[in-house]
Amino acid sequence: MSMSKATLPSLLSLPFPFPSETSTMAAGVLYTYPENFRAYKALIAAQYSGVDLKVSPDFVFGETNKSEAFLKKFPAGKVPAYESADGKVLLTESNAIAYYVSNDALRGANRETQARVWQWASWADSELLPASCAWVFPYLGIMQFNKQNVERAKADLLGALRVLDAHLLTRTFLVTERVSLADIVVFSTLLHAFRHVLEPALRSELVNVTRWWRTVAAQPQVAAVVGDAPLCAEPPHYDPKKFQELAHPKKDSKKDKKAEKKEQPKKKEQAAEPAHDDLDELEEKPKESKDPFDSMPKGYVIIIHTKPNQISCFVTCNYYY
Ligand SMILES: N[C@@H](CCC(=O)N[C@@H](CS)C(=O)NCC(=O)O)C(=O)O
Repeated sequence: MSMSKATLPSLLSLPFPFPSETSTMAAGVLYTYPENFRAYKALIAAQYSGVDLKVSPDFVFGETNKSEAFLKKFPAGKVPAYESADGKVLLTESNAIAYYVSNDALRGANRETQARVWQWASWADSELLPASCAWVFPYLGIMQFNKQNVERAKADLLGALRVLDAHLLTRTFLVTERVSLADIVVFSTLLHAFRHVLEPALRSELVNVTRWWRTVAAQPQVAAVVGDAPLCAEPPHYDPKKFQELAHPKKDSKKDKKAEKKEQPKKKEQAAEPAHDDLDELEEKPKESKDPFDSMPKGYVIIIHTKPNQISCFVTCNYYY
């Protein structure tokens, strides 16, 4: 009896899922702050592939990722960042980490499927993410409100979602008959938009995208990471106080007061900050400039301020050539 014939029945009796090479090889630690939608990609993928991926319990955003030890491993100082259990594999970029901890079913069984997965992941980063952030972040108070930018971002995101909606008219998932890494990446990228700005009237025009998003959210592997994924219940409301509080947190320590005193002469030279009563007042006014690119449509530059260290957490741009 040949070896292969003898081992086939015993192989078939193995419990499903088979412990794959990926699940043992890719075990490791993920450095991230809580509820980071980028980190969700890898954490959800790990749920599907059975990879033991643990979030570092001691991670403090703005401290850990700026420490010498962290920068030695991850020079950009950004998260999410991944370290394999044996310390040999160090990765940054959320999509790459998610790919690494994925199994073949998530990555795609053949080159064509793999390319489609990659296509949607790239599309999410370039077509969804900048527009979603520029639309959502002002409402969360982590970015200055600029009416023109918000409206353009909204139009851009809705335009991209209409493309997705047409694609999903005849499909349950993006690439295959099951959840793939494409669904995980696009779903995670859209988390903020579905939670904060895609209110019922807008969702009613995106029925296929909404159905798909809810289907993905309801998968046990996804819910285990994201928890409840509530949908935006009403049109978003901008609260200028939120941004002011995040951009200028109240200083209370003696040290801060001393520093403030020192800074005062400089402050007097600056124009007093206007009191913003309505949204139009919050718009950035166009400045006279000789820059030839000023006549072209503007890209987004997004900067998040986080408490308490005022770290610029996120910058993303969308350039129009
Ligand atoms: N393209 C990267 C972006 C990573 C990124 O920008 N992470 C932010 C958190 S939202 C960060 O760590 N920022 C720290 C910093 O800029 O100092 C990815 O997808 O992982």
